[in-house]
Amino acid sequence: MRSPPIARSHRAVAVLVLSLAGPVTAAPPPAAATPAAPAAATVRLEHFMFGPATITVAAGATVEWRNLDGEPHTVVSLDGLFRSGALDQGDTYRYTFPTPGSYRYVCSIHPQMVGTIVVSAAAAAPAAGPRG
Ligand SMILES: [Cu+2]
Repeated sequence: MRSPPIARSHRAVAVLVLSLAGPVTAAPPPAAATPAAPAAATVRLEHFMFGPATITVAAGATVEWRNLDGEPHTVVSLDGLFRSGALDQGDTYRYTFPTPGSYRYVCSIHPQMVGTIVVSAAAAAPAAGPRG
């Protein structure tokens, strides 16, 4: 005589699933890759100027540039630290500044457009006001 193998294997599977379910749900999932951090500050490219021309952010902050002009602009670090492509109207470019310092940049298409990002030591610059 042979015992019914199917019933036995179903039961084994059920036990296996239950034993797996507990630990899996209990363990905290690893932190997912964080989505792009919100920009700490935004610089507008408007009327062939960077506005504000100089801003100060805390180390580690991300700055976003947004071109509002109908003409393309770029954001090019004089130190070679960062370099955007041509930004058409509405385009944005972001760079994160990990290290305190003063970073000058220009629009490579319109070199009279100059700006400076001052990066202060990380200890919490106050957040910018309400956004939006
Ligand atoms: Cu420009």
